[in-house]
Amino acid sequence: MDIENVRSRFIKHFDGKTGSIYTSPGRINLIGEHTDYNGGFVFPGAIDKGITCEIRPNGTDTVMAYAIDLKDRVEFKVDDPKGPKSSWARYIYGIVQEMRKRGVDVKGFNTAFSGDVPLGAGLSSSAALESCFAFALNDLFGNNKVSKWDLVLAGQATEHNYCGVNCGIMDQFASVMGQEGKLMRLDCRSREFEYFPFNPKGYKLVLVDSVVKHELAGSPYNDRRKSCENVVKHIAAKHPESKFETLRDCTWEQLDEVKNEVGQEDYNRAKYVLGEKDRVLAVCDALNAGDYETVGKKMYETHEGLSKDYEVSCEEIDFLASVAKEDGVTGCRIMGGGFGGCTINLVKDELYDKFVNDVKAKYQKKYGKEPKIYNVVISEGSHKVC
Ligand code: GAF
Repeated sequence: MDIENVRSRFIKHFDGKTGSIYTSPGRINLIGEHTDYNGGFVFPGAIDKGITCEIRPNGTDTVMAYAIDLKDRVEFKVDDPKGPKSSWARYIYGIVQEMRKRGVDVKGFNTAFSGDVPLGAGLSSSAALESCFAFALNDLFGNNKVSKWDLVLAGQATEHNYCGVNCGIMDQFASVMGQEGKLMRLDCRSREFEYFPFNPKGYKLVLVDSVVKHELAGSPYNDRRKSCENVVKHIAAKHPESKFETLRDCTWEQLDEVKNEVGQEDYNRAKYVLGEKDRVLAVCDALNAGDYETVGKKMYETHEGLSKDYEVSCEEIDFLASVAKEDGVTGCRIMGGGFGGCTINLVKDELYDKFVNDVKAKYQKKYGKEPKIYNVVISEGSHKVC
């Protein structure tokens, strides 16, 4: 978080005055992928990389926003029915609208923001941006009357209503609710969650970025969700006596009953989701017992499912996972929405140097580019800096 940079740009690009500074993190997710919109469990944590904004009400009804890293400036009226075109500004515009819907009387403001969440790496830079502005507007214009959960939902609604991504709640949840040193197990159906201190002695969590840019807008992400909903619809039609909202409500037997109707592809998607629900629970037990070998084994199983059944991996990421396996890394899988981005690896301390050297050299040799390595620290969620 480079506060000095944000402050100096804010002063330079507006009227020389300072405002309030807020920050929100990106996230990792240990296990529980594509389960959030299926009512299942996720296991994310906020990281020490995020979006930081400086913001000050300007006494008008116009938002003037400057994206420091892109050197791009956009203006829009708070009640503009359409909003700006550029993708980064649509997140801010969407949050303004969603906070207004939640009773916050948002007026015009000046803002400059910057981030150190790598873009397109599957670390939720967009959720960090949404959460940062949701938190800031709630503080500046709403006297913090909107609950943290509603800030999460405002971020998710921004993706749905203004950015074309029909995402679940994991990313915004992790960004808003994160706590230092703790992962969170969230039940996305009941919204109950628990903090899990995460300090795996003798292991490091390492992200390997394939530098294949992942972008959910316009990707088959929404199609995956549709496949899951289609399976639920067929199961519900067979069992009118019960209520089925998401795949979380469905059993393996019920899934098998509709196998021929829904077709192999949708069946495979649902099969992955049901398996992932079981895996997250197994990982919770393993973490409680300090059994990181089982955690790692489940991570590899998740990768297999995401690659073969859910089909959200790509050749480069599969290669990164195969290098991890060859090197004896405890656990590895593609992380986040997929279609590029990072693998998350649970690596024994003594293997770390060898693995990092190997993965860089082998990836470079095969794809002619070096993967990026991020050692993340589990950190605090959205907050005011000053
Ligand atoms: C993306 C989405 F935004 C999340 O809601 C979640 O579905 C994730 O992909 C996959 O687990 O990050």
